[in-house]
Amino acid sequence: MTSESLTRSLELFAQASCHVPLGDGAVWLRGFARSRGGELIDALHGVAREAPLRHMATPGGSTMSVAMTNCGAVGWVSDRQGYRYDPTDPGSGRCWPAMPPPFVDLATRAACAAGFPGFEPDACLINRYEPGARLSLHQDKNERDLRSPIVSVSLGLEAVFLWGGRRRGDRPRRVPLVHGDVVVWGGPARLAFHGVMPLPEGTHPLTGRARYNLTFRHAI
Ligand code: MD3
Ligand code: FE
Repeated sequence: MTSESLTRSLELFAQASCHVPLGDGAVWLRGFARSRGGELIDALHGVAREAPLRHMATPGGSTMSVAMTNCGAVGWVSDRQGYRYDPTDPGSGRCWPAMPPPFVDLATRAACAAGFPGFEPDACLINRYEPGARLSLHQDKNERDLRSPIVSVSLGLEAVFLWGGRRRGDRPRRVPLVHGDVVVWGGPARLAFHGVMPLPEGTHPLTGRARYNLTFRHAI
């Protein structure tokens, strides 16, 4: 093998992504966003400058360990009153920033690759996990249209994602999500219970001591 073809093979290997079915309606697109990681993180920081990441209150009276913000026509918010999609940022009273073009492009291409052509996200929730932050098992059911999928993009530090069944008591499967992984959840998987284990200590070259997750939704 020539050194040129070896270099090319290594490049292809480094860029490769692969489809892993996680069960009915859920597809893990490993590495799908990796080559766009830097661009997505830059765009994310642009959104967070307009609408800062913050720890929201829960209806139960605690504060979430995950910090959140949003972009798009509506954003997911939580406070003592409950969970909802809101066209304005309660922190500033202004509209959420528009979805950056690289976000829209990635989300629609991932949905297509997973068998959901025509996905038009109108909400993107941005989650930031620092070491120790976690998300307990829950369902996403605040979206009006449960026929649309949710596209999730992981950036920065690795986390263990818990993929449960249709009932809270089902034993969850552990999925290690790394920088650049995308998961698309639709159809029968749409109402599955899921969560994220506490983030271990670490640093990532592009995000430092943090993991970010983008979830694209058709919410209104
Ligand atoms: C399965 N976020 O923001 S994304 C959330 O890594 C959330 O920040 C996690 O769960 C995170 O609500 C996991 C994966 C995900 C998102 C939505 C789903 C999995 C899902 C909806 C239905 C089933
Ligand atoms: Fe969720």
